[in-house]
Amino acid sequence: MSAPRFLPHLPEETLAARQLAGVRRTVDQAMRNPVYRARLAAVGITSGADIASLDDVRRLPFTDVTDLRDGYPLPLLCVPERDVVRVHASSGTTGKRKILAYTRKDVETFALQMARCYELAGLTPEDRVQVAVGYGLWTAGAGFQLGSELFGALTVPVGPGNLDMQLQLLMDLKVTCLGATASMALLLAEEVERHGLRDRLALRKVIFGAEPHSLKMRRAFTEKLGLEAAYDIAGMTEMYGPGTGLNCEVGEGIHYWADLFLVEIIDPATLQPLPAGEVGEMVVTSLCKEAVPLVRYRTHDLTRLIPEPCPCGRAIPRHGHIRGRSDDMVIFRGVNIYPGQIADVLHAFPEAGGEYHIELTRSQGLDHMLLHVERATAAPADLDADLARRISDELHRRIMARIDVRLASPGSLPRTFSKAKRVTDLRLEDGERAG
Ligand code: DLL
Repeated sequence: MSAPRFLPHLPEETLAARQLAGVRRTVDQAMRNPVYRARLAAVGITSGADIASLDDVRRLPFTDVTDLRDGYPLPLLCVPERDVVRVHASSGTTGKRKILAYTRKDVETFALQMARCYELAGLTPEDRVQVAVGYGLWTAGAGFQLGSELFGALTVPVGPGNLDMQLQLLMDLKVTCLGATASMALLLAEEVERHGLRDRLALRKVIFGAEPHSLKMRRAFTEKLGLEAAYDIAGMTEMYGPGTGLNCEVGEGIHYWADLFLVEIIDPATLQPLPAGEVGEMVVTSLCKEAVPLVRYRTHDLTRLIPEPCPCGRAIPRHGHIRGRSDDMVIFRGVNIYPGQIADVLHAFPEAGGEYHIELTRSQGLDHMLLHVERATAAPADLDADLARRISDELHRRIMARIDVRLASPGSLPRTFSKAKRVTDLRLEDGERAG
């Protein structure tokens, strides 16, 4: 393996010192914004020098998406507007649009974090990357493209959808790596299978992300596309966009760039830090963002830190795959349920496919949950009733909720080019909405 060009080497001793310097820089940067300044002053912090050690990060106030939305259109800006060279926006997975600003250096760091992902995925400048995520206000297309160009791969900026054009370009340009959401990768893989095109592709790798995936979903597109490997890429608009980390070829979880942001895992109910290895909400503090630095920003993403060194031998810390968001939780008859728990139960049923959709309704004051599940391609439809009953029983046993299950034909549940929506909650559609 050749020497890394972009990947950091982050042994613990040097990392802690760099992180402390980064937190101090971020606090100083944040002091330039009146909202941040007031929030920091309220906890007795007036400059980065007040942070004596990494433990002092816990003295900093939490920030949340509302802090970004309240300052629309350029919230928490910490540089003069003339230094802003770009904005991106995200509707977020829940709620309304937030706009994030970037200085020239921020755009460079964005490119660097993505270039690191390509390097970790084992690409070389000989590779050809087709970008099948959204361009425009969303960060995804810009990020995959910036990073690929910095890395030196040939970049094919197709954007999402347009399956015919995707397939044509994959074949004509002998594309070796696809960047997509997990949903788009699946959609394309099903199209490749339908047309029997697998052997005409040079595709070896898919870098997929932007939404939680199940192992079944990942296996489905890996097999249908005949891939060598698929890599889960994390990211969010607030931390530039895609590319905050990626899984390596051997280990579990996601190597993340601990020189660019600090990760804490907290209990979302008590806001207290959790012991290393426990699943909770990820909170990030950026270490070198200029335009909109993040101070203990609550991502609402559920994951854990993986304290053990990775078998790949790289000195780059890891967090777990993102299993969902604390705000994705549905409360059904008093039970808290995350869509990821449903995916986990389905995983144990080889007769079930990876795609599912949850529908919540209310009649006569009682909540009902209907789970639509695709049958696996090889499973016979005449056993649907038995399979539905067994899945429902297992859900009851594992989640303590009575959920009706309805099997659907493979490929029949709605597909999307971007992020899948797994839950439709119709409970408040019948005049019961408060206020
Ligand atoms: O989704 C950035 C991105 C684009 C990442 C393409 C990867 C690939 P946002 O639209 O701001 O940014 O959404 C961020 O998406 O807080 C997570 O909840 C979720 N998310 C992103 N990547 C993953 C992933 C982009 N690999 C929000 N697994 C985050 C699970 C993910 N969830």
